[in-house]
Parts: sequence; C-alpha cells; structure tokens
Amino acid sequence: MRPTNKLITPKQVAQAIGVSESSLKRWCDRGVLSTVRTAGGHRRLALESVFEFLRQSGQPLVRPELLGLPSNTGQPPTVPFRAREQMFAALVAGDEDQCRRIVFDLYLSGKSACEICDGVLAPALHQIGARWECGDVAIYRERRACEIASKTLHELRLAIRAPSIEAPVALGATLECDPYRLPTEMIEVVMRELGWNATSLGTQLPVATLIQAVRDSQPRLLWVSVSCVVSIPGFLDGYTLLQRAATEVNTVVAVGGRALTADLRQRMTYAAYCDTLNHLAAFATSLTSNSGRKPSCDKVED
Ligand code: B12
Repeated sequence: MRPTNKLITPKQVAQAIGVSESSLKRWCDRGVLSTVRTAGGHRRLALESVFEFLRQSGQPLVRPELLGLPSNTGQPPTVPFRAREQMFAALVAGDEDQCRRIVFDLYLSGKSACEICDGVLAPALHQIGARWECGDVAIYRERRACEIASKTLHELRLAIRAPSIEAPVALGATLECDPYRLPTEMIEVVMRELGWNATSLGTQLPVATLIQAVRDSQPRLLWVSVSCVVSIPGFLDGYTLLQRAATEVNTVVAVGGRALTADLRQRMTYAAYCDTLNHLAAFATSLTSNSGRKPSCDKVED
C-alpha cells in the first residue's frame, strides 16, 4: 500500500506506531485521532489525520510500511542538513524508495512541504542540472530524477488534508513552450498544505485556455510558473492578456520561476513576484489573513 489508500483500520495504525489497539481506540475516543465510520459502522482513520498526529506528537513509527511508507522511514531519522545530499544521490541513482523515505522522514518530523521543496528537492535538482552540464550525469538519470520527484510530490500531496469546502481557490500552470513541471506541481502541494483548494493545470497551456479556466473558476489566486521563455514578445503578449483577464474577475496573479529576469519582470504586471515557494506561501497567507484588502507589494521579501 502507498499513501493513496486513504482509509485504514485502527489495528493497522496501532501496529504501525507500536501501541495496543485498545490504547489507539482510547485516543480516538478522546479525539486525539479523528475517525470516520464505514457504512457497516466500523471505525476507520484517514491517512492524512494519522500523519498529522505523527507530526504533532513525535510518536515514532515502528512499522511504516503499514502506512504505505518505505519500511526504513525514520530509521535512522533523516538529518535535515544531510537531506539535500542524500536526495541528490537518491535521485541520480533512481532510488525512488529512498527519495520517498527522505521526504516523508522530513514531513513526519514536522518540516513543511515548502521547506522540503525549497530546501531539499529543488537544490538536489539544481545540483543534477549542474552535474549534467559538466557531463557527469547522463540525460536518462536527469529525466528519471524528474519523474521520481514528481511521483514523490504526488504522494506528499495525498498525505495532506484535502481542502475544505470554503477553502480559497488557486490555479496555476506554465504557459506554452514551458515544459518544466516540478515548480507548478510543488506549488500545488505547498498551497494545499496552507489550506487552499489549489490545482496545477499542468504545463504548456495555451493562454486562451488558461484565460477560460480563470473565467470559469474565478480563483482568488493564479500562479504562473515561468522556467523557460522561447519568444519574449510572444510571452509578454500572452501573459498580458492573461493578467488582464485575471484582473477582470479579481484574481490576484503571482509569478515566479528561473526565466523571469529583471528585464522581463519590468514589462509585466503582477501582484507578487516570488523567488521561492516560501515567498509564495507568505504572500498567500497575507491574502487569507487580510481578505478583501489588496496586496500592497510587488515583491515578497524573506
Ligand atoms: C529537469 C530539467 C529539464 C527537463 C524538465 C522536465 C520537466 N518535465 O519538468 C527538460 C528535459 C524539459 C529540460 C530541458 C532542457 N533543459 Co533543463 N533542466 C532540468 C533541471 C535539471 C531541473 C529543473 C527542475 O525541475 N528544477 C527544480 C525546480 C523546482 O527548481 P526551480 O525551477 O529553481 O524552482 C524553484 C524556484 O525557482 C521557485 N520557483 C520556480 N518557479 C516558480 C513559480 C512561482 C509562481 C513561484 C512562487 C516560485 C517558483 O520555487 C522552486 C522551488 O524552490 C534544471 C536544473 C535546475 N537548475 O533547475 C535544468 C536546466 C534548467 N536545464 C537547462 C538546459 C540547458 C536545458 C535544455 C536547453 C537542454 C537541451 N539542450 O535540450 C532544454 C531546454 C528545454 C526548454 N524548452 O527550455 C539548464 C538551463 C541553463 C540556462 N542558463 O538557461 C539547466 C539550469 C541545467 C544546467 N545547469 O545547465 N530540462
């Protein structure tokens, strides 16, 4: 089982964390762990609420595989400052389980999705790019690393509580000619962790269809991830149309990505430019804590 089978039995959880089933049921009765009932009246626990409990309580995992995690999760615990190097090695080696272990070790020890993405996954991929440039990492390894990172992000997303019905909506994507999918996938996960109903629409979207999505959903926030610009005039024309359409429905636009040079940014209008996911998280939080107030800055600083 991977963290996609979202409802699990109290027995599985008790075995995973090494306590008796009766202790676990007591915790459930006291509301320490939330449960749902099946149609037949049996108690079940949502995997994301078990993860939340583990993050808050620091309770060690005895049999992580019962929660769909690699069996060596947390044994020994991943030391955050080593995680980046370990992630680089795991990605280059194509070791998907090790990559999942590092991510879930960090997540269960209380690190946010934002910290994991900005601080571990992205730097490991940057290092892969640098080593590819010198000819030290073969192209297939780089592509495989990208696939593994994407799959692991997907699992992390499933470990996060689903957005509530009143959650503010955010949409995002990359525009035509930009195939870089990891930044937009990371943003979806980070925004969902912040309680947003966030959806990445994917990569290489024609501007017209993204405008249609904005009009249909009228999100509170639209992110545009820009890792690659093939034609500057073409990009600016498309982006301007999109930004205007967003303004018409009161959608705030946040932009970021390695291709957004200072020169390009000067010719764009946006509510926030973010270097990191942490910047975006701060900006998104300011939107929900001052709902109704227009953001006053163009760039969110650390
Ligand atoms: C994987 C990869 C690819 C894959 C991408 C696959 C995919 N489907 O995503 C593919 C195969 C497409 C590819 C192709 C190429 N690539 Co490439 N690629 C990479 C690599 C190794 C990783 C990219 C990645 O996902 N990084 C992880 C992300 C998460 O990091 P990030 O982009 O920095 O994002 C972080 C922040 O910038 C920020 N952020 C980013 N976007 C946004 C958006 C918002 C709204 C916010 C808030 C924040 C934010 O948050 C993120 C987390 O911290 C990079 C190395 C690198 N430095 O990243 C090279 C790299 C970008 N590629 C490079 C090159 C040269 C190419 C090619 C030209 C190679 C070739 N000869 O064909 C082509 C060009 C393709 C194109 N059309 O542009 C160079 C670019 C050099 C340069 N000066 O521009 C790099 C830097 C490698 C290198 N060191 O030489 N590549």
